[in-house]
Amino acid sequence: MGNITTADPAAETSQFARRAAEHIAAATGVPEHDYALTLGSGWGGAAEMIGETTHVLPAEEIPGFHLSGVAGHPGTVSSILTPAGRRALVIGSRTHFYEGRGIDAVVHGVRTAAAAGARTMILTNGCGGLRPSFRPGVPVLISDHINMTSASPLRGAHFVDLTDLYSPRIRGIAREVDPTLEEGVYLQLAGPHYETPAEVAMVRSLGADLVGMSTALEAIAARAAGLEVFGISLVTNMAAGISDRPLSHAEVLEEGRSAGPRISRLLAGILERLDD
Ligand code: 8IG
Repeated sequence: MGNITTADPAAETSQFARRAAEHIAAATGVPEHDYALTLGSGWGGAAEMIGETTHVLPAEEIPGFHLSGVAGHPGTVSSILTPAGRRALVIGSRTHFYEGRGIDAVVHGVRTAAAAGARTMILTNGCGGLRPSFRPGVPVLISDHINMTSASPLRGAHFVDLTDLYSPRIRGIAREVDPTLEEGVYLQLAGPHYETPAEVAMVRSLGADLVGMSTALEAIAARAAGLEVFGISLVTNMAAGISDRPLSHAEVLEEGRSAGPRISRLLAGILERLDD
């Protein structure tokens, strides 16, 4: 083992991301991507309207990527050419913290996006809603997060400012596209179990509006890599105990399907205006 990589775990992981980015550049012939999007539960088809999909790579062929264990995640990484001539890297294969592959695997997509040249990271997810207006099918802008995984993608004395982590600029653009959009605080738990009703009452009292199993750790890694971060949730279920309906992943997928056209138009509209 080389002594640089053993001495500096952060250098090791960014090197791994660079290899993934080189694979993507070679397989697509696209040397650099401008934006990256990670598609969460319910968002599988949401990138379709942002432009022409020119390449679709199986995730498992890209160094460090894994087939997602979650139904409804496409398991591919795609390159899309936007009408403005920009390139979007669409990561349809997220590794979740609860998969137990370690935190570097969770944020590998984000680090790969940065290594591929992206300046903007768009993180999407499906989540439980904690406010009465956050009903299934409603997209919500993430204004801030609470990381309750007890973990960080950063190691060593790497102090990163997370004030305005979720870009006020891009949230403003999103509200120009859809003025009815509301904002909320997203709380990430480790999962994979959903919460008990008592835990839902707890996280509400902590200030959360949305609860899920992704995004916060990736947002931290994205900020640390210098990316502008935008987060958007699709509420796919009321969090446990808020409605008396039992929670199921089938419900999550169904809400994604019915919200599909709206969230797809929304992402396309945001990307169109990002460079203004
Ligand atoms: I989709 O209600 C989805 N993901 N923790 N709680 C948590 N994660 C989720 C939920 C939910 N819905």
